[in-house]
Amino acid sequence: MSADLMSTSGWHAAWLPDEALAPLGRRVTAVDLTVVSASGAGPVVAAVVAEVRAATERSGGRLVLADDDVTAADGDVRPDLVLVLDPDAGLPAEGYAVERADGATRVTASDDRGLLYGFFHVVRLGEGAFDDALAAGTHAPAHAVRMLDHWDNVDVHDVMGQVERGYAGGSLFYADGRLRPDLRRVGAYARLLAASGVNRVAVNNVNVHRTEAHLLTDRLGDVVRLAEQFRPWGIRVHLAVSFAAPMTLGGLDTCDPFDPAVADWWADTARRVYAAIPDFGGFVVKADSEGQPGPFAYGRTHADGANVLARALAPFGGTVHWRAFVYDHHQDWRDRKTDRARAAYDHFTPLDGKFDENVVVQVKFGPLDFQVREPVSPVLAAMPRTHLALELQVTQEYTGHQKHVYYLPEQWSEILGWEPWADGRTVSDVARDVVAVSNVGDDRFWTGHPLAQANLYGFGRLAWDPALSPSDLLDEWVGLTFPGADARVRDVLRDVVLGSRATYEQYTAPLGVCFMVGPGHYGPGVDFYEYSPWGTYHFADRDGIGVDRTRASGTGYSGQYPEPWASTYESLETCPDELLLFFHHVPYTHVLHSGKTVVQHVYDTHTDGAARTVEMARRWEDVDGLVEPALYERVGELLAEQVRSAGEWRDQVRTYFWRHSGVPDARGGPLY
Ligand code: GCW
Repeated sequence: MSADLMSTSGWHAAWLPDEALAPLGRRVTAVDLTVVSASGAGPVVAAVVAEVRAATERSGGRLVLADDDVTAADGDVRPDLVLVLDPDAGLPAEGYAVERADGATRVTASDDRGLLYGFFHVVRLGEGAFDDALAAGTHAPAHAVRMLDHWDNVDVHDVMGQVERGYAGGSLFYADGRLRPDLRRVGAYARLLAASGVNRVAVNNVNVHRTEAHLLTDRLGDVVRLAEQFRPWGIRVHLAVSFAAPMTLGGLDTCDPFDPAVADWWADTARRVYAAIPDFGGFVVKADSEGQPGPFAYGRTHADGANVLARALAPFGGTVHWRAFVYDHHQDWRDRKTDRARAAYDHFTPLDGKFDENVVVQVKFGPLDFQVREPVSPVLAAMPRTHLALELQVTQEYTGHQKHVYYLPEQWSEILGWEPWADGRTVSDVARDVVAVSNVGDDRFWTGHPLAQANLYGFGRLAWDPALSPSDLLDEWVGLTFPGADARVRDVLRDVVLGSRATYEQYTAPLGVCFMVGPGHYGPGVDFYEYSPWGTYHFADRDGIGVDRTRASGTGYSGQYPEPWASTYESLETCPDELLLFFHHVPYTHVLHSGKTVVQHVYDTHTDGAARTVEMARRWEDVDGLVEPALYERVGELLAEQVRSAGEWRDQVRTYFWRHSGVPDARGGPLY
């Protein structure tokens, strides 16, 4: 089995080992392009045909290419699977219909990507795709744009490295200050993404440094070559651009969006990009954020800034993803009025309705920064006349650097399903696009921690169907990644992975306190950010802890929510325990809804969470010999680090609370 899991190319096959395609590969598949001729069908259809061909060649089945009635086309060969592309079938964009009749499974799509996703649907079902009990149904994505943003640099950045916040080695795209000459692995990556449902990729860091800025102009050829790798897999490429590009690349003396020369420069630049990449997706922009240039320098709004780029892209169908991550990162900890959590709402909601049709305001899921526990950003509920994207992070910046097992779908499905008005409408309903920062690098396992592959896979799948349960998703991923494995593998993976988000939360920052992280955002740093210019997060003193964000006595952030949440969060009586310290400053002895005091809760969760990591590491040993040795060892080593790190978190956080409160641990664990 180990050989199957590692492709000959030297990188791990992830969720597409040959064995996962064998149920299809053993059978006869007919691809019916009656309406669209194979030659005219384009690269996506060609990729599907090539997949079927390769799978059948490997496993002894057969591909039948038919340009009219397939069952008759090949004498007495009856296909087990018929993939039909029929633009007149009336199916939703990227969608497909599945049915089983007369001993054959039929997948019909109205566009090429629908065919691609229908094909991978069959792969996911495995043998089940050929079961007469297969349920008929139509499938279509909940979100039309399912995008991964890469924070990859072309040049190695002196602080952030090749991939900013990357924990899986170097970039898949760039090395040695240029595009990698051999891009085969990018093609393999695109194929994996297509199987998960992702259809857009932004290929460079939103912090656009000097070299990377040139991807828009004289290094555009690199983007062309990346687009060639992604195109057959139905993925359009996007580029992060600098708002100051008209100056840094164009030689103008301004980037004021109201200056006609600036607008002309963007229009001309967009025209050149589309001449080279006709299916180019658009721009991603981080402006007036953490030192990146933006419209504020000219007294213009973010709508003014976004629209000038949008108008350049509009004739070609491109989109601007304009990030709402705008806040003051030069705060003074002595200033107790400024609240970073308020910033995105304060900057953006007055602009609702002022963005052009092809601008999407991209909002981080929480008001701060990808923390383990934040309330969902109120911006998502406050811009009904603006297209919005929900931004998530697959890369585990604050969630354990792909050293800790942290199953992100458990957090994401909570976010996607959250109801801002408690009336049935969810975040998934209000966010048009779903975007996440990729966790991939040139590591052999793609994601550093092999189990972090489940996060990458889960992102695409949840962006397609936010109603999928994290537990079912895990089973799906295990079924593909470890096909034919001993049943114990699945059981152990379920034990280790499910609940891992809650475990991480238990031993790290408690009750919605954020940023208790150390340098690089790894490991405990209870006071590391407390007196920094980036914002203040817990205000611990001898009496209590937490940030007062109420309207009554605090920063007023709770008022950014619609009802019922504005009142729910405002009141100590109703604020959920897990967000208590995000919204309130309370005494250590404040009694939670759970019945425990804050301080005892902290003692217990840290003790229990760290203990749980020991069990996880122990449990992993049960698959020794049942999975590929290299994977077994990698996960084992990382679990050992997770146990060590969780112990450090436990001891520091418990001790901090003990030293500040003087309250002993009722359960009597060690305090230092
Ligand atoms: O989470 C923070 C990161 C930065 C990142 C920034 C952002 C790309 O620490 O590294 O910069 O967010 O989202 O722009």
